[in-house]
Amino acid sequence: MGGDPAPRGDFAVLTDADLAAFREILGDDNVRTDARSLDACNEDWMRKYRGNAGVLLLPARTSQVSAILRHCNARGLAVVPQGGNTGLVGGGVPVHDEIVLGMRRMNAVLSVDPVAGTVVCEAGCVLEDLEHALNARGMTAPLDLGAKGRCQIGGNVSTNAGGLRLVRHGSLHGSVLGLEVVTADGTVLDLVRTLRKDNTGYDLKQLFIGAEGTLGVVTKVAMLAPRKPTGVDVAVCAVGSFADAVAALRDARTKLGDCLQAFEFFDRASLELVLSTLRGARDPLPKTKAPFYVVTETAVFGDGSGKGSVTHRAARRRVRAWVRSLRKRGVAIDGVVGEDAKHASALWNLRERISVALKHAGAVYKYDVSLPTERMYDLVVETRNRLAASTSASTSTSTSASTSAASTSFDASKVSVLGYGHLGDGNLHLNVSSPDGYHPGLEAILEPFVYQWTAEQRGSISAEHGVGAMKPRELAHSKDEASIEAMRRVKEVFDPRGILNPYKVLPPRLTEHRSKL
Ligand code: FAD
Ligand code: 2HG
Ligand code: ZN
Repeated sequence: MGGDPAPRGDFAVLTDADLAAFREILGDDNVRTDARSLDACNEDWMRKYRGNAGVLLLPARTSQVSAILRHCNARGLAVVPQGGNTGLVGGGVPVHDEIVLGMRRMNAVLSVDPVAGTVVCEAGCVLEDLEHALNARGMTAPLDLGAKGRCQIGGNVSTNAGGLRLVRHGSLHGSVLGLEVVTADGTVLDLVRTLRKDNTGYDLKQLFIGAEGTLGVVTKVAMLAPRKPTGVDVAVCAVGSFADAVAALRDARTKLGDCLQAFEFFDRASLELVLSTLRGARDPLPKTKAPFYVVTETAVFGDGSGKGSVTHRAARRRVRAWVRSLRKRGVAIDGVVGEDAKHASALWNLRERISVALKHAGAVYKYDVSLPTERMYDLVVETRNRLAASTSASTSTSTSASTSAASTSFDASKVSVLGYGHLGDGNLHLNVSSPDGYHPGLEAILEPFVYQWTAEQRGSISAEHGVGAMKPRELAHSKDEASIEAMRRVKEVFDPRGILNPYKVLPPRLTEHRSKL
């Protein structure tokens, strides 16, 4: 799990006087110290990371966020901004006793402009709620992810979440037009703009996109809200090899072109897990036991009456024809196109809910990497080989890869390695499921191997989930020391006392390391 947690920094300890100051700012109800509130905000979605915050603060306005941070900065109290707490790298929960700043009360959609195709909302707006508000105006959010029912737009911006439709909408670095951010000393940066063009010096908002709460608290977001399609089609194709999955992607880019919204893949192990774990999940192509599956989503706009536009029926015919042509040319073994919205959503769920199935199965080691598309699945194969080699090197089914056998042995026969992800973006989700729990021995087989292998391909050790508490010490696999040092200097500009989300993203300086030894 990324080794031992970083030692507690030299931050102040929360006192009754601090709680009284917070109550003054927020009112009694929004300063939570009860066990239920603290349990929920101290533990992450995977139940892998757990902190020990003594208070959860729930502001409703930017001015309150500003007053809280002013107080914390003056006192030297550490703070973790928390959105929907669906992050997968332990970034949104405390490592030690940091104060949790929950954004859920700041959830208003402030303005929607259907002509410009823009929306402004508060950071605590749940992505699915925003989607519904936009759908009512014929618009859609520029991102979609499996956690949409819980994650917040401020969390999405702060992690630079990618998700399922990046193929169509691009990254949030392009879709976000403006932000309001409160920096560590309580300063409010009003960078909220809905302009498409604004070349007035440094584009400061970009620094906060993907900063994971280490530079400031995002309080408002302005972003593009594209037109909602009048119809979508989902197809699942079974393919005989990963190379065929890549060939199907290449083909889709030319044949489905502008309509393509998503191009995802999963392997057989992922499908088996979903089928055995999630109620109602059905094999999309029960006659074929393929090693890989690709999922496409295509969109149609308009009602077919305008020049060059097609009806949804015609668009679906086009997708069916594409699937048929893949089969005819031997790229796909079989394929199915969703017959209606219910069928389409059942097909999507097979891909979208793999993480939920993994959570049901027990402990899981997650790696979220960017790699050259053709080589993406090699990492899954290499990981399986490595696991098998260490298992056969062991005398029994229990294996130990580290010094203390008693604490590191695990039953390798229960461990499974899954590969799935956003094929259209070159983003692999390598997941190693260990139903019996986390084991240092298993971790030693996986790390630093996965990071080193990724670095050798000049990939990224975090494609979309971020660095959080999991990977600060691995950052050097994806960034050189000069770049990491530049990041530290940026941190010092916005948060000189280092109170915002300490222990996350940035690795400690070597000198800091040494002084602690
Ligand atoms: P949190 O988990 O609460 O926080 C995440 C980070 O952002 C933390 O560092 C936190 O401190 C910071 N933060 C949160 N809010 C603010 C704020 N207002 N200001 C400053 N910092 C803030 N991720 C993807 O990229 N693509 C996917 O397809 C995807 N699918 C997922 C599917 C499931 C089932 C789950 C559980 C997770 C998935 N994720 C995915 C990961 C996660 O949902 C995203 O990282 C999401 O953007 C996190 O949003 P959140 O509101 O839950 O943030
Ligand atoms: C997805 O694409 C998410 O489903 C989660 O990014 C991936 O759980 C994971 O590893
Ligand atoms: Zn993903």
